[in-house]
Amino acid sequence: MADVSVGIIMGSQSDWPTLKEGAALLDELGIAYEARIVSAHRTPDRLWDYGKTAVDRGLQVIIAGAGGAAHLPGMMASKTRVPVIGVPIQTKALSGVDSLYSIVQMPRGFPVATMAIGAAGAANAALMAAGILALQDPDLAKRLDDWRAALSASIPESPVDE
Ligand code: RP5
Repeated sequence: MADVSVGIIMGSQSDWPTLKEGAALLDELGIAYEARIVSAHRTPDRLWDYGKTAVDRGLQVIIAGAGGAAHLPGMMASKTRVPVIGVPIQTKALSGVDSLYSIVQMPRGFPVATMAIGAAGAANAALMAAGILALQDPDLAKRLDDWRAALSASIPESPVDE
């Protein structure tokens, strides 16, 4: 198996249906990843270990999804210099605005690149990770350019009555 360059972490099993949208794109682009449940609240020691070993294990980007009081992406950013891309999970009580605010308002010094709430954010996190990795990987750069061109080509010029 290719070296894993992207870590997808999530606060709960219940986040996986959202983050799977990003995982599917990583598959499509031929990027090796791992997916782990790493909760800031429920498994803090696992979070610490994951962050402490991320550089040595060769991870180049971490996609972190969490909902509600979504400390996971920020805590991970505090523990590793590997770039962290945050995905706010849509919640029932507050529609994910709680997750978004928890992730986006990082204090100076520990950035989290925060995506949109929900599935679009998960997909964009994967594309952002691909863009970062493509800087050092010409084959991936070509695959990403092709993917973007295909998306553009799929958009009709004129609307139709539905
Ligand atoms: C957060 O709490 C998780 O990221 C999840 O979005 C939310 C709810 O978790 P469950 O109660 O579904 O396990 O930590």
